[in-house]
Amino acid sequence: MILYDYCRSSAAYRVRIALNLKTFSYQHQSVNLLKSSHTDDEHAQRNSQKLVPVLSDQGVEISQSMAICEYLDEAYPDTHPLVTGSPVERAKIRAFAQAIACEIHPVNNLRVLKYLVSELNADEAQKLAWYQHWVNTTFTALEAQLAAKEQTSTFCFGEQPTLADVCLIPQVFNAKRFNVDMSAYPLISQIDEACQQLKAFSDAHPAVQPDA
Ligand SMILES: N[C@@H](CCC(=O)N[C@@H](CS)C(=O)NCC(=O)O)C(=O)O
Repeated sequence: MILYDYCRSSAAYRVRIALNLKTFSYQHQSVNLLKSSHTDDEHAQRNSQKLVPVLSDQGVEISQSMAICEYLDEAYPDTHPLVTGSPVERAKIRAFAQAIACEIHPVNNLRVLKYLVSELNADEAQKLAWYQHWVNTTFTALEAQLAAKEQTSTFCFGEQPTLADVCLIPQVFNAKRFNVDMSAYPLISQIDEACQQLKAFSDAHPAVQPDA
């Protein structure tokens, strides 16, 4: 497998965690977002959306991190399933993961932040306020969901990391990068700490990627 990624891409970070949980080795191919390499023709051939990540498996290229994670689960169901349990439990895991992937990430993506500054004349303070607002909106809801659970657990859903943790941890990394006050989210912070103890997560951290 080849993963076209960038160290600080949180969508690629999800896929790195998923691949590590499934104990797959893969080749990294850096697509440097800061040098706009994702807009080159070469990357556009792989993903016409000009975004990372893209996973190449057996010569087939797949984009969209959530689709990649689902693909990995469906194609390789025997190693660490990312969505587990009854239909209701699976729906809960997906809902948690999608709250991050569909509600926070799209409005805080690099191109959105660039647009705010270059087209709408937002200054750095306004850009930061925007970023923090959308993280806080969804993290408040997710923290409440975790607090309302009947049984406490090490990870978002139970004693094994699932797709919910795969999405949460990269978003926590970004929240810290943008100075979100994480003291408001003690349960999310505990889960982050538990995940960081696992090699699958620590090996996926942006700071230890070949292109860091
Ligand atoms: N929904 C997509 C989002 C992919 C995405 O937006 N990736 C970001 C990095 S995290 C990117 O390539 N950004 C480039 C840009 O915003 O110009 C996914 O989950 O894969």
